Amino acid sequence: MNNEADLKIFEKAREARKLIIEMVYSAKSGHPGGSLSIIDILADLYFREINIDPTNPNDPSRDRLVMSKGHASPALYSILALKGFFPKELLLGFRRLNSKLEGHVHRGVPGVESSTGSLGQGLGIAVGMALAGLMDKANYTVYAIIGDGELEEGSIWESLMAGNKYSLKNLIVIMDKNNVQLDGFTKDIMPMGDIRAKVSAFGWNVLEVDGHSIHEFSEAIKTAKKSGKSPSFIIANTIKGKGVSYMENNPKYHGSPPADEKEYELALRDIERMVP
Ligand SMILES: Cc1ncc(C[n+]2csc(CCOP(=O)(O)OP(=O)(O)O)c2C)c(N)n1
Repeated sequence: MNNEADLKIFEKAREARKLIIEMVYSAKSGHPGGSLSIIDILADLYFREINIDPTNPNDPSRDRLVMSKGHASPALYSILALKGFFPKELLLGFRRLNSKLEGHVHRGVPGVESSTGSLGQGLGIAVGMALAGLMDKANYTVYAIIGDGELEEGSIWESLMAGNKYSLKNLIVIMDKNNVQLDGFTKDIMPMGDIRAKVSAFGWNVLEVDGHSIHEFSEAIKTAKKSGKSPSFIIANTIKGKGVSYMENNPKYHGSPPADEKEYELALRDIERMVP
């Protein structure tokens, strides 16, 4: 990585990765794997692409992001805290009684646009937001993040049909293709075949990137914004658990925190050693 702006975002993602580990370790529960796979993308979105101001979070002209894979709350919450929506100290209340930071993304948290967690539903909400934007002749962009396991939900395909029907050029879907879902590999549980061909056949502008290359992802966003009349769908190839050696590609860490102090410290060390 030789670009100063990309490097700054990489460092934000590193910081967020450490917060993800601290949150799930302190709560003794949560979803680190799919949070670590999407964090480079979220860092790029919140620190470069998205027009949003934490001091004016309800500005009607703001861009919107719906985290449809709502179990990846540690990723979204840590980025929102780094962006200044709420103090970082609140992150340690994650999944505790009386904290707003529930295990699945919740609208009571500053900066969160929609509660999610029931897979397949967030994309429908994003479609509605994008349609409202076109009807209002507003300029905002709606981003939705879905998982590749989540792609198996029938409601995702209904939303894809609607996105095409209404020519939602202001909607960009990012699919975190980390190839793992809850308790195994996507190819074994429900092979999705040629996703690019399928989503293209639904009338979408499909792009594919390395989801850990901040530069490549940012270029894809530029292309998506010039997609003409079609909504865009970015297939982001990622690694579940990215940055923590023992979590990478390991379905166990879909929904388990570091098991003990040793694993916790190793996770933080691995993240510290990541090179851009
Ligand atoms: C409707 C619904 N069914 C089941 C679940 C339980 N669940 C939570 S995460 C998950 C796997 C999701 O896999 P994927 O979308 O690939 O997420 P990622 O690997 O990016 O974390 C499942 C089955 C759920 N949250 N909602």
